[in-house]
Amino acid sequence: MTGPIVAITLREIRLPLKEPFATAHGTVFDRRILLLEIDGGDGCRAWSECVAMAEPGYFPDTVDTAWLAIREWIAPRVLGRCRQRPDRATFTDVRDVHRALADIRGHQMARAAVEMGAWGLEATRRGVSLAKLLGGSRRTVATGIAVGIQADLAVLIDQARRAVGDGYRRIKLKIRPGADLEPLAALRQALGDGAALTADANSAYTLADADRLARLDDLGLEMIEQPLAWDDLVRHAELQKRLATPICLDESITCFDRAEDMLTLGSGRVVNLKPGRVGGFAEALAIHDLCQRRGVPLWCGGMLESGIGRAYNVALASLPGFTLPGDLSPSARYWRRDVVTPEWTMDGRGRVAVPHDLPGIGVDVDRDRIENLTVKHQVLR
Ligand code: OSB
Ligand code: MG
Repeated sequence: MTGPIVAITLREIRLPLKEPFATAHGTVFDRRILLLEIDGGDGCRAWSECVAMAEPGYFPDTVDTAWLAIREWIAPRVLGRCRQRPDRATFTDVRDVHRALADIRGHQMARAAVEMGAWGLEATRRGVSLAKLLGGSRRTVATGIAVGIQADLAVLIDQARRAVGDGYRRIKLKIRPGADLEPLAALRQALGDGAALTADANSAYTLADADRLARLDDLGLEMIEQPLAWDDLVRHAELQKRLATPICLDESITCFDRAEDMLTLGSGRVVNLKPGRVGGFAEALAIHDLCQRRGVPLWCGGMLESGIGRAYNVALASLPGFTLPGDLSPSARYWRRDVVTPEWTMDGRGRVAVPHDLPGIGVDVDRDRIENLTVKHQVLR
């Protein structure tokens, strides 16, 4: 690192979604979002976002546990002169942040928020784009949409048709037992055989559902995301043997080793990479390189991030190993108004521009708006 981190400000904001987002484990109306402001003490600052949700339904981290973990264990390891680990006091490389946090078990989303913020700060200090610092070269990233579970089939089809018209490169439908075969068949029928269609089960099934899931093979899905339990690679391997549809793992990929295990065991054939879920960019880059080496299709997932978190994902998705469209919808898909300027937009061919020519995360953060949305804040030094 070019310099230290002297303060971290934690903030919780509440951002109401334009429309509720329903998954197998519940419906989100208002997104509780933990934002960080990383202060370099030299006039350089970077905002970052913790992707944890309000409840541990998708992943063990929550907004509240991440706050606690950052305050108690993570910030003390990276702030200024490292008090608890004097042996790791000086960060010479931004990757040292990841190393300094490696002895903390779990809390990936909390660690990632600080680690990724350190990359954002480093990019700002060096006057280069975050994408460039990460090694990304793509000028645009391809975008797919994630559509929530929708009881009304006509509404669902209308939504999907509009998404295709807007340019989205792939439609992903959230599914759960009882809301799977029928809506997916209706979508396939409505969108035609050429449409890239996928399903995300968010762990709603068990191996006992294998026969039912095998019926999805007729629908020509590009993949089914995370059908089984979040921490179960063995049964995913068994299920993959019984499905022609490629399994993509999301929740299960908590770190580099799990990605490698997935490939070793044959638990899936596609990787959804969310840097916020694997402990940050150092780990995400290692997974990216692994997938690239092994020829594994890779895409960047989303967590209903604000425009701040989205900046980090767009930068990562500009790397060459991301071969499939990401969950990188523009701001207007989620929010009446985002917290960044300019807001994230998508062109008519489903592409989001990577801000290569701007230093740091490439968008300005609307501080007044964030102040207004803040329900809680704390400065750590
Ligand atoms: O499983 O990919 C998921 C949102 C929150 C938590 C988990 C997931 C999702 C999404 C939304 O699918 C993707 C997006 O941000 O558009
Ligand atoms: Mg998913």
